[in-house]
Amino acid sequence: MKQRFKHAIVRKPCRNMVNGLTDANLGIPDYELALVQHKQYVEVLKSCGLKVEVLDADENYSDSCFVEDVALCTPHCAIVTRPGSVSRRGETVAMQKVLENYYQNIEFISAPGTLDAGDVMMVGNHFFIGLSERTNKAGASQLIAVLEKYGMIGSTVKLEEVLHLKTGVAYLENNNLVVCGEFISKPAFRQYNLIEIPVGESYAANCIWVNGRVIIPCGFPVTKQLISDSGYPVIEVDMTEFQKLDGGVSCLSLRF
Ligand code: CIR
Repeated sequence: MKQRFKHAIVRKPCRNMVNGLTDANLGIPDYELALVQHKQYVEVLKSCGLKVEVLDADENYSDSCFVEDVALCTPHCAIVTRPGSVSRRGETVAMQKVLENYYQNIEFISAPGTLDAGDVMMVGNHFFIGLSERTNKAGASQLIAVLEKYGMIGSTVKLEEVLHLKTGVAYLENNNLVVCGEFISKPAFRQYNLIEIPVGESYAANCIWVNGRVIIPCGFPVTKQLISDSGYPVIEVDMTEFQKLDGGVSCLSLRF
């Protein structure tokens, strides 16, 4: 069954984002520019038909604009995660309260499990879970048990190179899967029509399908062409300040 999303939850970046976690080596984000880019991102989600709840910035957590990691929103329940990075763990408290306004069923990942939902990709009823530096086997097993309780399924994919599963792979519905780097040859993804992103544009492999359109970062012409050749209207958003913190377009929202 094809998904149609109605809601998105985002959180404004905080000034303290300049201290966010990163391996990118692209410099320190410009907070004012990040605010502008975030606003544009919200407008694009709205243009795709989503009602967007914009949460206030939280200065206690430098990475708190990357809401995708702290919860997984499925059609049947929301799962509050236990982020792999200790500095991000407390972000879940506020998100749980927000999710209570949308979901009757809220589940949790607990110790010793860790899971960042950036490692989880929904393909209909099936959720692929990346085993990464942030998501461990215990976290993945707990998530699979929760999914099964609600009639969904999950399976794991081992990551070797990137931060999160969705750093390098994106499901665009209709059996189309954007893949880059290590994911091009993973047996788990052989069943899909693969849209292969060249290494030089790997940042754009983190893109999102939203109600028939695909949102990608600005500045990746090959990816733009490949995705529009696959039949999707493509919308570009400027993401430079979030890229500096290893964050992509999927990371900035929960969509459900
Ligand atoms: C972090 O390292 O946690 C943040 N700086 C970036 C999180 C990106 N989120 C994602 O890929 N889902």
